[in-house]
Amino acid sequence: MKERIPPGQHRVNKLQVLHVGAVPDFNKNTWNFKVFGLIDNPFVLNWEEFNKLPIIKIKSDFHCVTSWSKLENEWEGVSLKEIIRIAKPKPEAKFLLIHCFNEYKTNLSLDDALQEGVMLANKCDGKYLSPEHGFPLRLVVPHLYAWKSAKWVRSIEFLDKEVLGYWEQRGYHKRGDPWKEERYS
Ligand SMILES: Nc1nc2c(c(=O)[nH]1)N[C@H]1C(S)=C(S)[C@@H](COP(=O)(O)O)O[C@H]1N2
Ligand SMILES: [Mo]
Repeated sequence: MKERIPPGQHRVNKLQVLHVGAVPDFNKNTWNFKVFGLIDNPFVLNWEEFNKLPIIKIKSDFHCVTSWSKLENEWEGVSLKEIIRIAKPKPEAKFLLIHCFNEYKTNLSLDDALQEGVMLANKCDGKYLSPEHGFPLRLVVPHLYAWKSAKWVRSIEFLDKEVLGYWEQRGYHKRGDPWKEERYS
């Protein structure tokens, strides 16, 4: 059986609230989600439109680089693969930059964005996310360290070059695979 806890990690029984900056306010009437950059179909969805996208539910584990892991979280939301399918990336688009409402950013390769379980979630374990955990919309990237699981996602940009996010610019690894302990660059 595959080991569930990556090297240097320990198990906790709930997600720890962790972020830089303030929890942004959510206004259903002004909120939108934008997809732009090197794609054939740039789009913006308001709250109602976003909630018409097909919903998936996936159980996955969450590994924070500060060493805690919370196993078996059932996330509900829209697969990032679905967003990418709608966006139609141009051949040169190889990287994504995820922008958040509180200026936080994180980068992902297109390959990582297409992995199983990568999604934009608004529920966890059957309940809407609390504001501290990223409501109305957070990214979940189960196969990489949790700083990639950006809360309060505002837009996704497709790029031909890798542009680093908040922690990646501050010495954390560009990719962050917990099984390879890609903690720092
Ligand atoms: N917008 C934003 N998203 C963020 C962060 C942040 O600082 N800002 N921190 C990341 C880190 S380091 C972790 S461990 C997880 C924590 O998620 P949680 O607070 O829901 O447990 O959120 C990630 N997403
Ligand atoms: Mo983290």
